[in-house]
Amino acid sequence: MSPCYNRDVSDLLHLPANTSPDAICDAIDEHGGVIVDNLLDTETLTTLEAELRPYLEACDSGTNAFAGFRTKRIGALIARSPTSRRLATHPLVTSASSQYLAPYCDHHQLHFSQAVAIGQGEGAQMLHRDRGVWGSTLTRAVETQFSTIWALTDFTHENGPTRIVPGSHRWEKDRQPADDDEIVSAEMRAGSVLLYNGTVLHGGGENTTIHERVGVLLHYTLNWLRQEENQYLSCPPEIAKGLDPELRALMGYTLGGPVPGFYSTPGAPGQGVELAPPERLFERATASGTGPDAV
Ligand SMILES: O=C(O)CCC(=O)C(=O)O
Repeated sequence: MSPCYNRDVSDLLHLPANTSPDAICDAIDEHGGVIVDNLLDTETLTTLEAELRPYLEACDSGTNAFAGFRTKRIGALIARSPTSRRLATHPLVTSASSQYLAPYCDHHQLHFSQAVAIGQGEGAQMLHRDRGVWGSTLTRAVETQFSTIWALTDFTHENGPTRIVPGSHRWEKDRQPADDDEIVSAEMRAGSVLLYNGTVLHGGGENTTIHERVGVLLHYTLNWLRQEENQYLSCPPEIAKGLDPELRALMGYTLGGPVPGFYSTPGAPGQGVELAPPERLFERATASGTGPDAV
C-alpha cells in the first residue's frame, strides 16, 4: 500500500466488492459517485498493464490544458486490449449501469474507452460534467451517463487521483465549489473502480509524484445518444466479429431502440441485406451462400 493512501471521513463512500447494483445506484443518486474496492486481482492488473503499455509508450502527451500536457491518453481499448473487454462487461458494473440509466432508455451502450496516464508534474484538470460532450441543450431531467474509472495503479492523494464534488449533480449548472473542502480525491487501491454519473463535477487530479497514475475509463450512455468514442471506427466489424455478441451489442452493433441503427449492404444489387439489424452482419453465410457474412 502506498504511504500516500490516506482515507478519512471526507472521502467518497467506498463499497466492498460483493456490493449490489442497488447499493451502487443509491450511492450515485445521493453523492454523484462511489468507489467499489478491489474488484480486480493482481493478475488481471498485470495483464491489462502489459496490453496497454505499448500504446501508452507510443503516444504523445496532450496538447491542451483539458487533455493535460503531461498526460497520455489512448482509446480503442476494446479492440486493443482483450482484458479491458472483461472490465467493460463486468456483471456488477453493467448491472448497475443498466439499472441506473433504465429510466431514460431501453438499454445502455458503451460510450467511451480510454486509458489515462497522468504523469509527473501534471496539474489538476478543470472540473467538468461529462454530459457536456453533447453541449448544453440536453435537459437535466435526463441523466446521460454511467461512468467508470478503474484504477490500474493506486490512486493516492498525491499522484493525480480523480477529483469529484459529491452532490454537485444536483447543483445549478454554473455553481462551482466554494473551496477545496467541497472537492474529494477518489483515493483507491489498484483494482478498485470509481463509478459516477454524467452530471457530477469531477476532473483528473494534480500529480506531484514521480509516478504515473493510470486509470481505465469505460463509460456507458443511453442507447439513443451519439457515443463520444465512435465504436464502429475504433473497433470496426473486422475486429468486432471476433468479440462476444453481448459485448458487440453493448458497443452499438445492435438496434439502439425499436428502430434506429439498421443497415443495408453497400454492395452490388441483389447482394447482401436490406434494412437489417446489425447482428445480421455477423451471422454466418447460409447454406445457399446468400447470407451477409460480410466481415
Ligand atoms: O482521469 C481522470 O481521473 C479523469 C479524467 C476526466 O474526467 C476526463 O478527462 O474527462
